[in-house]
Amino acid sequence: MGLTIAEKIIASHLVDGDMTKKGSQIALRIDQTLTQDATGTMAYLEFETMGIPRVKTELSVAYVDHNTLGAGFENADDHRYIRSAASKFGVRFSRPGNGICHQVHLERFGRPGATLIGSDSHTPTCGGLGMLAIGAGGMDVAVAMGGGAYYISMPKMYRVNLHGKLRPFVTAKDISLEILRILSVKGGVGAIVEWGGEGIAELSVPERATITNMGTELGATTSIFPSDEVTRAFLRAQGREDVYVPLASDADASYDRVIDIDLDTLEPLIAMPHSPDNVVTVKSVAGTRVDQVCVGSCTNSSLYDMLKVSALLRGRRVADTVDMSVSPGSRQVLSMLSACGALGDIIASGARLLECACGPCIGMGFSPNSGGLSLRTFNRNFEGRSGTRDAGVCLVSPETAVASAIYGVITDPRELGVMPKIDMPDAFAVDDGGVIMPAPAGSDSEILRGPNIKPFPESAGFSDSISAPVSLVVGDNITTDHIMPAGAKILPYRSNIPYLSRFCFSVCDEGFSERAKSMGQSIIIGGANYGQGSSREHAALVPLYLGVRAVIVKSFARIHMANLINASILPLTFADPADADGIEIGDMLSLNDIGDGIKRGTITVRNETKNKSFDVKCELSLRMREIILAGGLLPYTKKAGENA
Ligand code: MIC
Ligand code: SF4
Repeated sequence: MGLTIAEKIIASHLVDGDMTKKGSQIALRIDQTLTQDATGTMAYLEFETMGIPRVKTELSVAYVDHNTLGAGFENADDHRYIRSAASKFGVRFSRPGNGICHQVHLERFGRPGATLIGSDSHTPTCGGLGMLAIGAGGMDVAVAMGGGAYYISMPKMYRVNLHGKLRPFVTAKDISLEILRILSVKGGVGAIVEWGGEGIAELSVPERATITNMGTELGATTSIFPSDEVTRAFLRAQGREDVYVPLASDADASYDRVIDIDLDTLEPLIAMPHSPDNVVTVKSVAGTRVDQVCVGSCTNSSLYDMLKVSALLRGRRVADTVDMSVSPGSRQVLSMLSACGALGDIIASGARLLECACGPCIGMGFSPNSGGLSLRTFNRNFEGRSGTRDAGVCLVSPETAVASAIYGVITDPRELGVMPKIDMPDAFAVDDGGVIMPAPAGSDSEILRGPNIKPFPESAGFSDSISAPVSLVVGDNITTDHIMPAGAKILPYRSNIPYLSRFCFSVCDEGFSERAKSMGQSIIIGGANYGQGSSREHAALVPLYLGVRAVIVKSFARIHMANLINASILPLTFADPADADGIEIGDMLSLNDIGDGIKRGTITVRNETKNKSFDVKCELSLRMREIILAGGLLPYTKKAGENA
């Protein structure tokens, strides 16, 4: 039987496991890694503790794109730490201002057929050029930098066929929203989504990257496009045609699910607050007042996106009641916009130009007014993520964003008349001056630390029984933005777990942090798809610091479950989801014979307060069990190194 694109890359990178057994653990050799600053400080601290002098990958890049406000010494200190650690360990450093990690990696480093893991959940963006690109926790990236394999469950294979041709004002973003409407934020869990069909021929690499970027919101392991003549043309325009290899699935490849999307009838779509799968047509909510519009983020900040925005804004003005921001995705995009004059049209419209960084997407400035509605070309609209707790965020295409900014209400972009023709250049302006090369191996370079960098929490170690109260009960689809919020006030403390811990779960329960601390040890109860969203391992390290020993839920999101295991917090799922009913904060739960239980895959939990027992599943691979028994991934890796 033939292979899918992802299966071909897996086969050529498999170092352990059986890829014919879906759901079983497989280990992959990793060619490239990326980190960003909000997760990178931890990743390099972890790499340091591994005691490996230089990274062993073909290429590793440390980006600074999340924390760029610099409202105190913290960000600057973290950037300096990352720059110095990158230099010492053989990692390229993409300095602040050079752009958003995923956009820059797509432009300058990604290559078809290779593997990439990144400490950011939107790493699948590079799937737009036929790369197997997966988001991971910082510790997993640290291990991969040290030459270790990356472990995942062998995913199911989904195929989405695009038929026909997009109509004017309907875009790649609308395709992303349509698949979210069909599959929901849980629909891609455990799967890789391969895109194909005759409709992809018309999509450029940055448009494909919009789609693979938002595949993260499906919960998918990753998403991937073939590498074809469109890919070759993009790489040629970036001066990198030498890395092109063609890559396609075999005609007899088999898929666990096939979905067809008809581009001819697709409409402009919008995800309403507070979930990326809350998708309706723009037409159906047209006329709703808009306070703010933001264009940018790793989803929609390519040169093509920006040229469309500038062409639509040309000769028009942003409505008086709307604040509009534009953040180009990279220095390459910004300099080309400026060179061709398109930037002038954006400025003349009254839109505010922000730097080439994540910015408003992660609540780093540009938070909406209270109770406001913000239309964004981004990928996430979780509650509170914008920095304004009672604001709503809608996710839209750049076209819908511009139309709504001009009219001050949600507007179907087709109201703008005729879509101007966008001429893409044959060659991009290549200048890698924003990427600093590491010091030569063996040179005496020093790592520079500031006072904001605190040691990460010690694992509690493994214990065969836990008796602890419940510190929190939450429902379905809890995101890592609930568990460990970001934003301008908190993000500068990503390397200071004790300080961060004050904000844990503050979006849904302000008393959690104090309560968990006073309980000493505790257990969290949750619903389905617990931990969706970001790859931030802080969503595991902070609960670890607060004494959380186990999390019992209906189901987990992939990266968060791996982060819990790496932090040695037990990830457990209810054998019968109905057992979640009736558990309350303060209930005392006892788990005994945990070591045997995790071998069997089942543990019995006794609710002493309610005088009831129920079973939880603990379905862990041998390696995961060993990580838990060792007290986390770092002690496990050290031990493995000692035994090697
Ligand atoms: C996000 O979009 O939520 C982030 C910020 O990029 C995160 C990483 C982080 O929390 O630092 C992600 O997606 O992994
Ligand atoms: Fe940055 Fe937003 Fe992309 Fe996360 S989703 S990497 S915060 S632009």
